[in-house]
Amino acid sequence: MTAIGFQRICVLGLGYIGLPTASVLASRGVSVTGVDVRQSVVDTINRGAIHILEPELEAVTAHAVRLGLLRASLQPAAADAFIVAVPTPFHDGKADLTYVDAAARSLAPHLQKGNLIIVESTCPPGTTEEISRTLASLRPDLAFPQGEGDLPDVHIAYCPERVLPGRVLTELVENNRVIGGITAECSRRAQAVYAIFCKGKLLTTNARTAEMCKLTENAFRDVNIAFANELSLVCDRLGVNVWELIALANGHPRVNVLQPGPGVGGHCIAVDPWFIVEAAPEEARIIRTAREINDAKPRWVLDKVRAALAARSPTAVRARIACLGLAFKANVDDLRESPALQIAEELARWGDCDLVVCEPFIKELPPSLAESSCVTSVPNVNEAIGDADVVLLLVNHKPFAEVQRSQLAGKAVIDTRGMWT
Ligand code: SAJ
Repeated sequence: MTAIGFQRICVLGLGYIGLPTASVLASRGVSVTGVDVRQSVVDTINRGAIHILEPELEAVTAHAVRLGLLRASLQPAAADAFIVAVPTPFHDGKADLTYVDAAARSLAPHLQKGNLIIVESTCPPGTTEEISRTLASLRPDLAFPQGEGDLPDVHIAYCPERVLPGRVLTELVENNRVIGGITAECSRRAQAVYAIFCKGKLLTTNARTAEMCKLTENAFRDVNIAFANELSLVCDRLGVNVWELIALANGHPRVNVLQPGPGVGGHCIAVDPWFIVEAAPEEARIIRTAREINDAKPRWVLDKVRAALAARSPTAVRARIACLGLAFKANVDDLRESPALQIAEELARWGDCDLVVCEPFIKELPPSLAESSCVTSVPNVNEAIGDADVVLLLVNHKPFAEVQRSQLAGKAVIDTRGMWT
């Protein structure tokens, strides 16, 4: 089978991964149906616009829509291959596979002999085999794979997405892919799909290893960020500048400490390690502790703000805090699982100080802040800092680097990202 066998591909889920994947496939001449359960998303894409912020994506999507190669829909359509890229949230210590299950059920009626299904959503080990069992129960007329040696009618593989928000279009093409087919033939067919647009290596394995590989990559990063975050607490106690320390330590050829921050956010690194803890709670001890360390960091930052407010000279005027950044990381508009947002929301709940928020990457404050009488939003960082008593830098967005040290004179500065140190 060559790439020529995949002329029509249906991508389920048009979020941060599904939409770029659908657009890139269409840009390579594949006829793509993109499916999303949100009518507004479907309408936006069919207008040639996009609903997320990602460099260069709008142009690629608009071009694909204009050529008639990308069409968004609420319903899947018959295709040669289906790619599932829907979210897998984590609630109460358990992976929530509702969306993956719903996506599999929605594509079941459209399956035909010879089809390929690729799951890209982050999943606990064993999920791809479970999806195959679900489909087998829904389509008894077709044979689905359960293990090596099977000769199925429909091939199924797990291939995790690994792209970094903000660099999605580059990484989608350049990164290596790990492709885990339930059988070797499933892997081979999935390889042919990725060969359409990937320049990276297309590495094959089984589905379970591929599922675990994705979780391992994000847990590795989480553990390493936890090390940096723990170091920041240790250094604070010992009066050592953690940023200088890390820069010096990283001069060693075999040391590469990551950067401390206000906590770990986003839908991936703050979530995926829990899938491993859930699957092997007794064994996953460092992974669990790292999650706990990173989750505790916002509380530590809030304690620093409390201490800065308590250190003010007595005055009748309400304290004013400039809160710089809400996104989960630099130069993106994504507020999912953001420690910066969590900190800002808690400050707003305190109610005893005014909060001036500057988040240059979003147009409107989320309701949790917009509805608070203590919170105002300003687009300009200098305006936010102006009358502030405390300047709290939560995200290392590019515009914040331009702040002059003289603007911070006389203010309590809590720089959680080491941008100004
Ligand atoms: N962070 C730190 N210190 C650091 C690096 C990151 O505090 O030194 C924080 C960020 O501020 C952010 C969080 O960690 O809050 C996660 O950011 P990130 O840039 O490390 O990762 P994500 O969540 O944007 O993307 C990750 C990537 N995984 C890895 O690098 C192993 C990406 O390749 C995955 O595709 C993505 O998760 C995903 O979708 O799983």
